[in-house]
Amino acid sequence: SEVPIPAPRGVPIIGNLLEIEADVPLNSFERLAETYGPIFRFTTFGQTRVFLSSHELVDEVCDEERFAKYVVAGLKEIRNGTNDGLFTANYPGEENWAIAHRVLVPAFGPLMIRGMFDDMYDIASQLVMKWARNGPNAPITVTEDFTRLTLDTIALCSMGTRFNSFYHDEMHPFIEAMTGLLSGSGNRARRPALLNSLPTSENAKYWNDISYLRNLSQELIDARKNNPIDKKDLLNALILGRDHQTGQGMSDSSIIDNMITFLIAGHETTSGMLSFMFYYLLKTPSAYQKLQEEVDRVLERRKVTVDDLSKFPYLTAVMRETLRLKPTAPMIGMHAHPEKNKEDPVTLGGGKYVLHKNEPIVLMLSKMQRDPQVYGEDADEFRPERMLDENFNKLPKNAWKPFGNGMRGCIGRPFAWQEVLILVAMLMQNFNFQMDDPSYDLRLKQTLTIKPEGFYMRATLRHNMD
Ligand code: MNH
Repeated sequence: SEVPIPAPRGVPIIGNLLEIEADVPLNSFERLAETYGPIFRFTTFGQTRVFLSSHELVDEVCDEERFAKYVVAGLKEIRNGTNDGLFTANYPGEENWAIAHRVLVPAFGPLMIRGMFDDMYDIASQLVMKWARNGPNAPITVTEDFTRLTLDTIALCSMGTRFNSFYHDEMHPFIEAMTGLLSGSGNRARRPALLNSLPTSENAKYWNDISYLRNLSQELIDARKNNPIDKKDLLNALILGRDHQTGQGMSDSSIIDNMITFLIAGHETTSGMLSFMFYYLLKTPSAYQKLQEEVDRVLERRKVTVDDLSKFPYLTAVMRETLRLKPTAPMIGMHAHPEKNKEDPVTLGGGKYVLHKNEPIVLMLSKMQRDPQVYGEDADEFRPERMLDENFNKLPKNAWKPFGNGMRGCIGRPFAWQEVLILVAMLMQNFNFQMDDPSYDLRLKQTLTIKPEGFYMRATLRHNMD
């Protein structure tokens, strides 16, 4: 029988807006989940949505016969720059999603990812060199350097170009423009649509950033087309890939949409993951030590190779546990499947909770992945052992979802996984790390994703570099 969906009391017009802190909305939504429980409804300006944070409810919505991804809020605004690229496409409905998906799934297959090892290693070495030169006495701005790494890696692999971020203090203009698109999209989502069409300087900059991104992407496509090289990278996959169903390739504009998409989807998520990982390792000396021992056992003093990457079960568990506690894309939008869901009205919890027509559903991954029903009373603790294969493989379905759901889940997962394995193996092999300020406790910075705020480390070389 029907049960009302709990909701914070609102005020006229703005509804529940005042419940949300501007800097880190995630903190507020997590607090609301603690107050109102695993499902609550949230209203602003008359628009409602439902937030879910228990494994049971999230599991129900992961059924792709009933529910689908919903492109809303900031993500919807990013479409101004990426249109129906993979990340921002509405599907069903936008056929370019299906074409790009069929062309690009093989590009992220094991052989292709292996083929990107050398490029990933190249950029990782640049970070190692920078930290070696930096020396043990100066603090490292962890998140910024990891962002340089992930940007340079994805740019080299998907656009065939070098941003050389480690050689400059200011960011490459492409990165500036992309940051403009991302923050501009976030701002647009938070104000009435009318203001977004006024000829303000802010709006002009937003559209200039988008033209810059698209023009440079086109130049890079042309450069590769004019000077073809035989290389297993994402740029070749975008240009040369054929959809096996239709025999068609992707149009230039669809290639551009997806190039920009890879840059957007592929840098903050991975750099945030790396940053949180070092935070948790430094706060958990026993885990740090086990990881150090594993890396030393596998690599000794030689260079990491692509064949080593399957020999790090503890590192793999550390990566999974980091993304459990801090899924760097912490909230994802869903709704009832526009074609397949025939239930009217749509309900959750076995008929208990009744949704409004086409009401957005937000999966709160960060809370769901700490559900004590699944992870026990120590769910808030960083304990990589629970993520070793023998335990990980026994988790209930949909209890660990940092890469999203089903066919709209992350296509870049193997890319990010290999990139992180290479870098962390190299860092642990070469440095001893310490917190710059041992009393530092995690604070968040939130944009489209989350990362640590104000987190600094020190790195001391373990051996003379040869
Ligand atoms: Mn990624 C979709 C998380 C790395 C490219 N990614 C998603 C989604 C999540 C996600 C969650 C689903 C979003 C949604 O439902 O709206 N991604 C991550 C995390 C990491 C990550 C936690 C790293 C850690 N992603 C990467 C990398 C790339 C990439 C690296 C590119 C090389 N991600 C994508 C693309 C999509 C996506 C493209 C959209 C896929 C689709 O809908 O077809």
